[in-house]
Amino acid sequence: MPAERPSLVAVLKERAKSEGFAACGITGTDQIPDAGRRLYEFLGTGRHGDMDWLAAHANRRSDPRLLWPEARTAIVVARDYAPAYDPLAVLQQPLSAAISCYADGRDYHDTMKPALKRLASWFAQASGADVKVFVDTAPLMEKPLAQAAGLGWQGKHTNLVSRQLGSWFFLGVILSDAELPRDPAEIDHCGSCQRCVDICPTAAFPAPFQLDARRCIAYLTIEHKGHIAPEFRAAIGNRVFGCDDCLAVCPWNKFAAAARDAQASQDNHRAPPLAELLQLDDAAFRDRFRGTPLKRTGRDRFIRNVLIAAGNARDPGLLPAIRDRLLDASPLVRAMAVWALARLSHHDAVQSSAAQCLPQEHDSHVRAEWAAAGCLTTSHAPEETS
Ligand code: B12
Ligand code: SF4
Ligand code: SF4
Repeated sequence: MPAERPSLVAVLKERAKSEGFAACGITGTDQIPDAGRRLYEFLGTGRHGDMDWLAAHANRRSDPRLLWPEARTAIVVARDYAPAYDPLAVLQQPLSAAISCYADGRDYHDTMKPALKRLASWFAQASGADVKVFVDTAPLMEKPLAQAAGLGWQGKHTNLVSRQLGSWFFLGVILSDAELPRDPAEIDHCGSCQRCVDICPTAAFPAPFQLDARRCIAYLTIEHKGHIAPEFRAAIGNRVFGCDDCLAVCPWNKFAAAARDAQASQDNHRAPPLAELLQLDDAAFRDRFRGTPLKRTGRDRFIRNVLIAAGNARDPGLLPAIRDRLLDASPLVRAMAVWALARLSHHDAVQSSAAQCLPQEHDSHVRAEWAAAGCLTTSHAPEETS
């Protein structure tokens, strides 16, 4: 090992700090021997749902050396986003939308990547080594790498927990062909606690340390492109984008400082009224959520989620805005408008809306929602298109 390597690492960690990263650790790309097997178990049991992109490059994702054969070292950084407010308080305000606090402010991909790239290019220049930068989107298992690099441990909610930062931080990785001194891996500090497993509204943990993403509200509201199954709708409550419950209850959060990143603490879309969100058309959605993580769902999936929250709010004041969505161009939206209408209206009122909408409804999912609301009759059936 060349004599100057430890000081290069010390400077690297200082630089990471000055780029705004709360922690930086180093591990070898050969240090996550169980991760690949567990990924295949996760995929094999279908727990990724319709996140085909997770399965698409499973081979490369299972081992960083298959992603880049020359990679020897992973430099892993953490970006703190601890909220300065109680992220669960909004769950007591059913007429407001609960948006996960990670989405508060600008998209972390956009804010982290430039800082990570600067760090990586400094390191490449200082060491003469080759580097590649990853934030979330590449086929790389960031959490096991982060645990091996000593940044924290994968808690029973499967995310990384740190004794200093609690559960609130993003991860970013630089792979390099350099050989560097490694940090010791972190060990599990969950002990007998299982608050995160117990709080989950949709019972998404088949066992501690394992997540069935198909049941997770973060998956259902952000990643899932189709209709949300009836069994999850009540449990979703007013969560319209992501979920913070399992992270928020972790006792290690008492050590987490409120995020210092001013960009991450913008107040611009926290707890907006459902009635206001229900009015968003495509242009207004894009305008409102440009540059934020919310843009990922697109307008139709987002309004689908807002309608579920509206159905759960049980406030008839939302009915006009819900009725406006019954003839929306998107079947995802129309289906959940029917469901929300049925939750908030008397049967007669639902029947009268059905009489207007069903004759022109050709989508089988939307028709199934009308049927579930007790409305589908043959006299309402649209003519079959041949
Ligand atoms: C796919 C994905 C999702 C999916 C699936 C989540 C999951 N747990 O797999 C969904 C959409 C549900 C999701 C949700 C969220 N995500 Co996400 N997601 C990812 C992504 C892109 C890949 C994760 C992955 O590889 N999953 C596949 C499974 C197999 O991997 P795994 O979770 O590591 O599984 C391990 C355990 O199950 C464990 N295990 C299995 N059995 C056993 C048994 C024992 C005994 C033990 C000890 C361990 C163990 O081993 C597996 C391998 O390490 C990563 C970014 C990345 N590239 O890594 C971000 C990432 C994990 N997400 C992140 C965040 C912030 C979230 C949310 C908090 C967002 C929100 N508030 O809505 C939620 C949290 C939900 C949760 N409880 O996990 C952060 C987490 C940061 C951190 N501190 O850990 C990441 C790292 C993004 C980033 N760059 O910062 N996410
Ligand atoms: S994010 Fe919410 S739904 Fe998903 S596992 Fe955690 S508590 Fe359960
Ligand atoms: S809530 Fe408890 S079990 Fe869950 S990650 Fe935190 S310490 Fe571990």
